[in-house]
Amino acid sequence: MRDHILNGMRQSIIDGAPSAAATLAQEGLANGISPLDAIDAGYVLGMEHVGREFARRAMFLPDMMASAEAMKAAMDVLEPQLKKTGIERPSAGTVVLGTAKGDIHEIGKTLVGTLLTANGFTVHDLGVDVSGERFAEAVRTLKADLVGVSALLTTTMKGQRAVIEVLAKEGLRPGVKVVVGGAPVTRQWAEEIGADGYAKDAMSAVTLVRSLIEHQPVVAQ
Ligand code: B1M
Repeated sequence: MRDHILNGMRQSIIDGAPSAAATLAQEGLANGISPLDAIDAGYVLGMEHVGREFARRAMFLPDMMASAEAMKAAMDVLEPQLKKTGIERPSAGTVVLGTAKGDIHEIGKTLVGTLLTANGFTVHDLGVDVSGERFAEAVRTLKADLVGVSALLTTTMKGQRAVIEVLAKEGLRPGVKVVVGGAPVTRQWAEEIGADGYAKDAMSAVTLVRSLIEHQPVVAQ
C-alpha cells in the first residue's frame, strides 16, 4: 500500500496532475506516511525525473511548469502538517529566506522555510528573485539572526555572493549568519563566497541553522 501511494505521488508530478498529487498527499497522511517521507520518497523523485527529461529535451517548459503546479498542490496539503510542531514554542531565532536574484524556483526554498518554522524558527520568506539590497533591508528591519539564500540555476548562484557582499557593504555581516543551498550549490562554493554554511537539503538546513544560531557569541548589552 505504502509503495503504491509513493509511486502514485512520483507519477502525479511526472504527469503534472495537481488534483491527483493533492489527493495522494491526503491518502498518504491517512495511511501513516509522514509528510517528509511523502516529499522525499514520493514527489521529489518525480521532480528529479522531470529535471532529467527536461535536460535531455524529452520534456519541455510547459511540462516542467505543470509538474511544479502538482508539487505545489501536494505541498498545500503537507505544509500545515509539517508546520504543526513549530506552533506555540518560543522562537529559536529569526531567519530571512529567499531565492537569489533572477531565479524563480521556489519549491525547495519554501520547503526549507516550512521545516525551519516546524522547528521553532521565525521565518520571513521574501519569495523569489530577491536582490541583495532586499535581503539587507529585511535583516535590518527584522533584526534577523540568519539569512538563507537558495539558487537553482548555475547562473543565479552569483546572486548568493551578491547577498553576502551587500550585507558586508552595509555593515550588517558581523551580526548575521548566511546559509546557501539549492541543487547546483556545493560546500566549496559556499566557502568560496564566504557563506557560514551550506546545506544539501531541507532537513540538513535545519540542523545547520540551529548550530549556527546557537553558537552565536552573546553580545553584551
Ligand atoms: Co527549472 N531548471 N528552469 N523550473 N527546474 C532546473 C533547476 C534544471 C536543473 C532543469 C534541468 O535542466 N535539468 C535547470 C537548471 C540548469 C542549470 O542551471 N544548471 C532549469 C532551467 C534551465 C530552468 C529555466 C532556465 C528553463 C527555461 O526557461 N528555459 C527556467 C528558469 C527560470 C528562472 O528561474 N529565471 C526554469 C523554470 C522552471 C519552472 C518555473 C518551470 C519550475 C519552477 C516552478 C517553481 O518553483 N514555482 C522549474 C522546475 C520545477 C525545475 C526542476 C524540474 C525541479 C526544481 C524543484 O522544485 N525541485 C529542476 C530540476 C531538478 O532540480 N531536478 C529545474 C524540488 C525541490 C524540493 O528541490 O529545489 O533542489 P530543490 O530544493 C532542495 C535542495 O536543493 C535544498 O533543499 C531542498 C529540499 O531538499 N535547497 C536548499 C534548496 N534551497 C535551499 C536553501 C538552503 C538549503 C537547502 O539554505 C538557504
